[in-house]
Amino acid sequence: MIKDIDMIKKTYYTYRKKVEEGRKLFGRSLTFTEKVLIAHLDGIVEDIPKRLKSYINFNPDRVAMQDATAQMALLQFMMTGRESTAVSATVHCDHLVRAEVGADVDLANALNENSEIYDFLHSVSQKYGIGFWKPGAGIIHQIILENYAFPGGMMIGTDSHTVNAGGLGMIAVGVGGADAVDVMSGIPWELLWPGIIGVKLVGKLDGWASPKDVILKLAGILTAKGATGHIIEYFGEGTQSISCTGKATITNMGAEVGATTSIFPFDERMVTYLRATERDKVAEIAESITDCLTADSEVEENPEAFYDQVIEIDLCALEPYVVGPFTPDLARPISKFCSEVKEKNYPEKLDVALIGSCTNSSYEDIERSAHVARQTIEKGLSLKSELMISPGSEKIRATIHRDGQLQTLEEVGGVVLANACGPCIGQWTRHGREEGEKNSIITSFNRNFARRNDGNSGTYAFIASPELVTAMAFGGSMTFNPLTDTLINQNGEEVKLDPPAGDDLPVRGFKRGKEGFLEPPEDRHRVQVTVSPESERLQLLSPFDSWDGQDMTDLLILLKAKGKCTTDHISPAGPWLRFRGHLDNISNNMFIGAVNAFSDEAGTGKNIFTGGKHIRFSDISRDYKSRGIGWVVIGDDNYGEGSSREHAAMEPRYLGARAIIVKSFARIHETNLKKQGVLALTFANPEDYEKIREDDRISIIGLDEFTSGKPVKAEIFHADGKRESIELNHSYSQQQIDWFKAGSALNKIREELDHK
Ligand code: MIC
Ligand code: SF4
Repeated sequence: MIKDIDMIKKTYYTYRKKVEEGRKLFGRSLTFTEKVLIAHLDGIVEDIPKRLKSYINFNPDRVAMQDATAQMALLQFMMTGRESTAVSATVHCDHLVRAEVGADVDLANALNENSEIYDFLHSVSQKYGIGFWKPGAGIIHQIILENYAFPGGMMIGTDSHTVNAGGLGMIAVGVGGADAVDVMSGIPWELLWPGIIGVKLVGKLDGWASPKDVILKLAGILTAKGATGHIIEYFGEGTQSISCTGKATITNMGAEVGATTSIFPFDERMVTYLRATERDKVAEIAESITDCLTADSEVEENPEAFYDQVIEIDLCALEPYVVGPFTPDLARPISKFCSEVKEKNYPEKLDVALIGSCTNSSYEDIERSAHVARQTIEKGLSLKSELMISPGSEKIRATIHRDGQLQTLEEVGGVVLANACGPCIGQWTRHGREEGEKNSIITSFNRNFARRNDGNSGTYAFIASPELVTAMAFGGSMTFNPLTDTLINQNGEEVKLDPPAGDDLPVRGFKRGKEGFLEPPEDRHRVQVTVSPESERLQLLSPFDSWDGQDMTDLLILLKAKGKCTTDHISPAGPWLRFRGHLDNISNNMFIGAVNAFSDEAGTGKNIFTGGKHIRFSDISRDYKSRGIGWVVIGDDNYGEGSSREHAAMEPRYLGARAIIVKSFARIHETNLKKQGVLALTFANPEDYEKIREDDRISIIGLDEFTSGKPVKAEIFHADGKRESIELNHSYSQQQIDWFKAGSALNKIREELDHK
């Protein structure tokens, strides 16, 4: 049975009509992105939406949640009083499995350690009619691609890499849990009508170059915030040379350049993938409206007229790339990497090579990596670094087990981990390196912020394609370039690896494996959801206070963050994932990774009342909160980059933050702050960041006139008696201002429910 098939048929049924209406509204040909957006508009739109200006309401087809974010999303959903979700929704247990020994033992440990959370998620899923994917079934984005994604669909997911489904032609957007709550409650989902960046692919990949290199190169061009507010639409004949799963690798990492999402036009490769994953019917209906699932021909002929920016990548000339450390946009081709390692004094020895994750665990990825590994056996080479493999789903694992790639990887010494996030999200009990000890690792994952994989600040994490990562594990050095360098084998001979090759889909079809999917029962109403008041991992939520109608005066500066302040700096994952369902407990990690601009220390600051220094931000804020005094955070550019985790917004809200004032925000985090009732403001003049001192007080005034499109004012009171006025911008829509006034978006939903 194809999952969601009735909904998919219904969506396709009216597709052409809606696209035609959209063409009339815009009075011109349409990009593919615009078609999908138009097909999901909520109600009739009278005025042409303006890119990066209009907030528009949409009706997404479905919602996906992973276990680390689903807890908070569902705790909020439970407060809405709804009896079931308004759209198809699924929960995927993937983030909480900790990698240590290998798949079987690690999974058994996870089931044991996390039983309370799994039971909670399962019972809530049953109660509200949500599909439940058990631990070990696979990583959310891989499961979505294999079972739920469909060309031209629209999905939101409580994970920033939801965008992976763009590889199957879907507009799939990462959001915070509160957005998921809206959609599951039947409330339209609001999104800023995006700008569109067109990326033209020409030619065909060859040799060592892989889909990963397309996005790594693009990350270097666009930088970590270069695509903020935009959807990246790929076009050109080169798109058809890339497999569907390769396309998903590319769209997956669109999150790393800040894109709202990325999308590939519907093509034969998608049809093949849909058929290989037993969704012939979906392929068939999609084929009948191909013209609606691709851009109009005028777009390809004259892209500059339709896209805000056009970038061309010649696949034939593409070299493998390596990005990092500490940021995904520090990109260079492998040919330049070796000298840079030496110049910048990166640790040369490669400790661990990790492949897989939601980004790169397709059949094709593993096949090409195993091809490299097979050569090393034939050529008498041995592993010089540790090699770890995270398969993306049980389907992939069972298939590569049947077809032998898994055995090859194990034969050379690789360790196969559970079908879960594991080291990608810091769920990795790594042995052998002390905290702060400089060392290098390379992964085929998508993020490489400091401490992300193993919690160690001394780890330099680089990212490359899985085939390159595999080869590097045999070189054992960050300076090894398998395209040009030779290695000495066990007979003392010089050997060179051939470029990887392999099928993108299994010739014998996928093997199902133990699927691990639990459908909600017929009789859902009897299901009980219990949360023990003693639990240290789950806590029922209480609504946040509504705005008291007053200006915010004399706020303290809890933190002035210097440089990168991602959600991993604000609310790190790893061991803290344990508390994702307990707001009070997880709040103890607030800003642990953020660098204090006044002391250059991470995670600590000064309590203005006690004068105490080097105190954890959570402790300072708890003290301020108990004194009834509000505080703000000052931040740099692209504040809140990275994950969709709304904990990074809920913790500050819970501990007394009134506003976060930064040079610029990353999209999901900015929305999360708005949803939770924290003012998200940006300096009208970015240099004003410099004006803020540690012992300042700040007042945000004129809030009774808080209006969409109108800046707000702030007064800074310095301790020496000087006073300065600054202007702060914001991007609140009128509806978002209502969330702020209600205290949170959830309070607003609850108010509306009370009035019904
Ligand atoms: C990530 O890759 O950072 C995560 C963990 O998947 C997050 C979600 C989370 O923090 O739970 C994401 O990308 O949204
Ligand atoms: Fe999991 Fe990593 Fe993918 Fe996030 S990026 S969903 S942590 S595998």
